[in-house]
Amino acid sequence: ATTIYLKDYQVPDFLIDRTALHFEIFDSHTLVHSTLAMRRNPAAKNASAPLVLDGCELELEALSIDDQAVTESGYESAGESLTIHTVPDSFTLRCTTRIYPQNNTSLEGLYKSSTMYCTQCEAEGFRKITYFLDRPDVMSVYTVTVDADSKRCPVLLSNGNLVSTETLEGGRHRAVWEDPHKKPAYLFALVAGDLERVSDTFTTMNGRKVDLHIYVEEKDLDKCDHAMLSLKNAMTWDEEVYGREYDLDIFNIVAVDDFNMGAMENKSLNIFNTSCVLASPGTTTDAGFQRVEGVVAHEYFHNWSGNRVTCRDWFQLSLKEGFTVFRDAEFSADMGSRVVKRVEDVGLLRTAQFAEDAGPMAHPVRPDSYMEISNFYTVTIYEKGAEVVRMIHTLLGPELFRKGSDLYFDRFDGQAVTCEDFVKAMEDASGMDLGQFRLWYSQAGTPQVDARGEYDAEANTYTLTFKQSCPKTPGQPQKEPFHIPIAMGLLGDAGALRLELKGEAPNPDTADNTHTVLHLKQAEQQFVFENVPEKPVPSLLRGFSAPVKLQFDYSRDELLFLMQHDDDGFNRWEAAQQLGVLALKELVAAHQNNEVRALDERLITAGRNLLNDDSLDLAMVALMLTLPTEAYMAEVMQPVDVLSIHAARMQARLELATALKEEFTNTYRTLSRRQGDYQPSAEQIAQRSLKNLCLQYLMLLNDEHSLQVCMEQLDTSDNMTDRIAALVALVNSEHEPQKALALQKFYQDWQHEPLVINQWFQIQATSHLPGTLKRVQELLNHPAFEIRNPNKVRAVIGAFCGQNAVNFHQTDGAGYRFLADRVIELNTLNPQIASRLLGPLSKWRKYLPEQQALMKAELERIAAEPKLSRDVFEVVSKSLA
Ligand code: B3K
Ligand code: ZN
Repeated sequence: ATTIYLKDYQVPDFLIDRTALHFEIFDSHTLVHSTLAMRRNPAAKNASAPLVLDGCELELEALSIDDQAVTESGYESAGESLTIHTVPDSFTLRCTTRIYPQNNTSLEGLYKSSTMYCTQCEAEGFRKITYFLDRPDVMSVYTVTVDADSKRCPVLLSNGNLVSTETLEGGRHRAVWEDPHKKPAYLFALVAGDLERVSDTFTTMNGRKVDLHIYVEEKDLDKCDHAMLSLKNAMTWDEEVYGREYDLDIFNIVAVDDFNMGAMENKSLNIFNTSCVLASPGTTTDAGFQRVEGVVAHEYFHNWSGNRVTCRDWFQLSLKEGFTVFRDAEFSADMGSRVVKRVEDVGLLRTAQFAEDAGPMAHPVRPDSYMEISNFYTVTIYEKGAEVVRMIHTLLGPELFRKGSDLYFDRFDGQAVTCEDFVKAMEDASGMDLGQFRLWYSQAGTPQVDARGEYDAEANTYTLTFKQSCPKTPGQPQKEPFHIPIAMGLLGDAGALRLELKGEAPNPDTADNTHTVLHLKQAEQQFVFENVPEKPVPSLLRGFSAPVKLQFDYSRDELLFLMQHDDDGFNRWEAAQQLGVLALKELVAAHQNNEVRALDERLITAGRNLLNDDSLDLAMVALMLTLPTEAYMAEVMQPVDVLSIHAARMQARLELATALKEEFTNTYRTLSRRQGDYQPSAEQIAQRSLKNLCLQYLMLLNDEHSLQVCMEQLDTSDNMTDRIAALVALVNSEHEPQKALALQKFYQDWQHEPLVINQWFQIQATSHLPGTLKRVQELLNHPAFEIRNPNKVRAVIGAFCGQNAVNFHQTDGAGYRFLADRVIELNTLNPQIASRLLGPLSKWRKYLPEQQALMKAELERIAAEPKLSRDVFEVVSKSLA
């Protein structure tokens, strides 16, 4: 496979001003007639370059230029391109391709999902539909005509406005859509099928009335309200926070069962995985409701950050994704609980993204090269990209950041641009020098920041010394220091201390001056605070102000102090986490040495205080009572001893459950009484999260009373959050007969709800008990399992390999073998999904030597397969390099 480099970027040789597509959808095949108004790009390097079109797995039926057929000697087709040697400077290209959506299992291009036809073109799927310049800097206006059977496909949709409909002969009909906004091919979409819709309207800030429709299968009509509400909230929020208004009279969302990702932001025709749009209290958990809200908003926000202003090339992917994730995270924070949202996002970043940054696929937020762009829809591009935008927001402050985003949208509306253009707009609007800051886009790896503090009681000064470094990553042996914003404060016995930074005028913006942002720019740098009346405890990296690993040698009592007194909610949680890390590390070491050691009493006392204090936010209590996850422990202890980490965490949880049984029981009882109907509100979600955490702890006690409580919750709950929580607790317990019966009954009750059955699959695949691999293998043969449906693959295979460390890493290597077999199977069916599943194997170098050897052997077995897709080849070859 060939590698594509950012440094080789060249402007396109040709432009496409207008694109007219005519789809004729038949049961056996689809014909695509395309008419392209093309001309040479005046900015092209080579004024006589041949026309090279992208096309993949297409049957070409007709090809003409200015109505002159291009004969076989006039073009050459090889690999994924078609070259026409001589063309005029300006011309009309027509071509007809024949494609087979019903055989398209890659779910890229035009494909069939149960009875409906739909498209997924980002990043390079359009070339599976017709020959085109399939690159985001070629933008065109589209007219799309769709013909299909009236009965089987009563609904025909594409981007933009519906301009006409027509009844055709032979029981067929036609719809014509026109999108007035120029767009790259990756934002093209088409849907044809038997769908019903839920409708609403939204009036924009300038009085434009927009029709909103959500298209679903008839049986799901009752699960659209939350998505519709989220969409309207997102539209309002983008007007209020970014001044961005919607720009067409119609906005459509379509729900599809078979979808590789969460959703897709096609211009005015967003296509969604059913899992990210459908929600109802009976079938959807709180987390599911929040995912719908977040993804609906994310795709809507792309209308500006992605569609109106798009990417010049795919190396700039984070330009739209990082920015849009930052936007959706802030939206969700405003809709629900800001601290909880931040804790969840940082949890993902510090496990998945930090691991990616430390593994063979590590890449900068703006990569320098790739083999297969689909492999770069990563937590680095999305989540770290969002952190980079967040840091700009922190450095500039909200007003200047808004000035910068206004300038960015004004300056580049209708254009395909780069990350550099974004940063430059932020710089121009704010006057801040972001020169060194740009390294966040070009350097991969997670910076390590070591900090220490020294109090001088004579001089009343407190000196913070920071040292930063960044480990090497593939292709980047050495790194320059980053510009790291460190949000911080100092805490004294009586509360937050006023900050007087030596050499800096006091900041007039903050009245109380107890919070500031330090600019760490050098490899080693000191900050001296003056007039500090007592030895403070520093609160550093508040709100996780930079995606770094911060090390500060807090004593355990200092951590307890921060847990109670920090003004920053995120850092109160972080102090609890760090205390948990210290305690768990101790237990891991004991386990490795076959010693018996008790959990640090401080955790038990802290837990008791949290449960007994009614003044606290329930969500915070739940978060602070959750020990660091195994995934996070794996990040802070290398090599990773999966089994010892699991054993240590289980022991700690059991000790907490035993010591705090009474508190957990009382809290559970109090929180079980809910007022009113189920609502996915922050307040109720907080209640349920703490209640269900109590249930989980109680179920560890393995006693009759807890079992009874759990069974009652399972049988009598009116919502899926509580049912799933009870089922998870039961499945991970040793109550064998009850467990089997409950799983059976749950299946019977919900077998007609695929999204609920996915949860049922996932709960079984993530059980930490022995024998899970065998159960997972049985589930692959379950009638409800389908290897071609990505949600099912993720629920069973993805969940087992990615969220069940103790079983995936079982010592005989059977988990690794299982994954390799599935990757080989999916490699031909759906390369994107196959490649994504490989994640856990690719990080083999983190584990103990015996495990490394077994994992590597499986990667080598995959590498030896004769026909590897580009997707799988890239991950396997880089993992073994
Ligand atoms: N932009 C799409 C991702 C498409 C992935 C293609 N392999 C979803 C999103 O980020 O909104
Ligand atoms: Zn996105």
